[in-house]
Amino acid sequence: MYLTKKEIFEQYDALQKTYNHILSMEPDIREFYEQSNFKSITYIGCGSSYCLCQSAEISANIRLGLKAYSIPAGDLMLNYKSYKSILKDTMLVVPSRSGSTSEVLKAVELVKSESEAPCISICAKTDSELSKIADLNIEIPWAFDESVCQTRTVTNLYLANLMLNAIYSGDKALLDEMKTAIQKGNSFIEDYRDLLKEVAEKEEWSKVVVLADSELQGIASEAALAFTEISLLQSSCHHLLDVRHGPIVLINDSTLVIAVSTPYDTQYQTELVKDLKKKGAKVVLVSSNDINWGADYTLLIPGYENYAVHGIPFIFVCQAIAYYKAVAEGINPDVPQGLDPWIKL
Ligand code: F1P
Repeated sequence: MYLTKKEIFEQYDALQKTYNHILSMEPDIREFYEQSNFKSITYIGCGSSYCLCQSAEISANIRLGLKAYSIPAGDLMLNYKSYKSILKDTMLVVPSRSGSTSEVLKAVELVKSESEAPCISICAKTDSELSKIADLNIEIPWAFDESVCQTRTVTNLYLANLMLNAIYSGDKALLDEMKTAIQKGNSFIEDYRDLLKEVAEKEEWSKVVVLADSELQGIASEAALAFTEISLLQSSCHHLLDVRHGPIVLINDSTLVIAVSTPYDTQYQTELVKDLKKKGAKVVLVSSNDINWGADYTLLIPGYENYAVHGIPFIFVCQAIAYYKAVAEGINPDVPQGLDPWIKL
């Protein structure tokens, strides 16, 4: 069995461990927040990890009453001077699978060389280089993907970021919903495994557009990246209605659109599905609203009060289709040519 398949389909076991581990660290995390001086949070990462930073930034802005930023580590490393003003009194939160990506290490070192910025690392390796320069280390080795492309790891880093925000804001309801999403994960996989294989194997498409809003945007960019890395296909990611503002011109009958609906509207999004179908796209819709969306495939997920929790089942859908597509095209999903699991400069 390909490693990527194992990692995608067994991700809920790792998510359960991450959930339990972070809850067990709750007193330390709280104490760390209380003892640190910060007025904003800056999320730093590269590639997949940066995508998660984008979701975390929006979650923090919405939920914490603090300013939050996400910056690709390479960008921060090159343009440190231009970012200086927003780094004043900030706390760094750094998700990384390896904890060894050079840009990440250099960016953290730069910030720390000129400020007292407290730094939390969330890392899928123990005793990583990153852990040596961070002040609070959340280590989740069971989430480490051996394949080049991250799948299980990203869902775990997404969960970890969201749990940190829930702990900071004392949002027990959010923690409970994440717990429920994890508990329902394996049966969700069983319900939709065959359908996702069918989308990859029976339908004809050669490029992918992923659509999502708000706290799901970052993890949706990761979904698009998964199609690029695992299936070696052109992919892009946009906000739901924003896809009409330009990107739609390239949507045609060789496009697979995967959208995760927002729970706050049905009318505008149904119209959007209609327009995408008119362009010839095959549409997969992931939604908590059980209505007729007019999509080619609709996957029902449980409704959660916290929109961000929808990101957990949603990313699995994209990862599974990307995996089945790679295999259908004769691509080894574990080792995409020309890509390293992390980058050392
Ligand atoms: C960051 C990363 C991966 C990406 C690629 C290169 O790694 O950009 O997200 O898939 O293989 O490295 P990390 O800092 O999360 O270990």
